[in-house]
Amino acid sequence: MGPAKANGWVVLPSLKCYSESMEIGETHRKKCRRYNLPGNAHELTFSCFRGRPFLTKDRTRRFLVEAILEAKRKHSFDLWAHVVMPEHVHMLLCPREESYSIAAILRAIKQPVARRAMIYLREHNPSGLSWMATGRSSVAYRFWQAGGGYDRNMTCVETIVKAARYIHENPVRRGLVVDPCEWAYSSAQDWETGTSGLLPIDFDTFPTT
Ligand code: NI
Repeated sequence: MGPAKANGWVVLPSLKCYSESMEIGETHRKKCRRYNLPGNAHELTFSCFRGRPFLTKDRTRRFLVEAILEAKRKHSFDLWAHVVMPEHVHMLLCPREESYSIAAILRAIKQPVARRAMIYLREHNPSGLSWMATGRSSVAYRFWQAGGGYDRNMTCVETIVKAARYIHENPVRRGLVVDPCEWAYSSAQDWETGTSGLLPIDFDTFPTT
């Protein structure tokens, strides 16, 4: 199922927010609409080691796509938006089960990419491996920056829609393209056309207002 269309254009759900009724004595604050899904939506950001552009090759991006597909099978989450930048990745996802581990999902995505990239470099371009050298004996090479990266937890529909737009606009803010859809390594075009490329977008579970 594709996203809603308006005048032939596929559009992200509109940004609507409404105030819930206030309790007496409660200070006025707007509350966002919350959707009814088991897991919270997460915007994940993870970067290459020392911010180095390890994600510029089709080969490496294919490792990433395959790792995400495998992680989806294992950990059951909906993928709503993504962008692969030269040195970092953003993903907007929502676990389908109530019990889930973002750390495990991240591991399932990052580990195979690092492993396959290093195997490839050892075989075909050993000097390229030096860009991943940590200078430490415990972990000699790193594809990804150590640590979990950045995980933003969202239950508010408006915030989720904004996060999707923000993700798609990454290459534009960087000056790599003028229109988000020109960047082949994000879900911007999927949302524009209502179809999916290598990484299927779960349009049907995306929260609407
Ligand atoms: Ni970014």
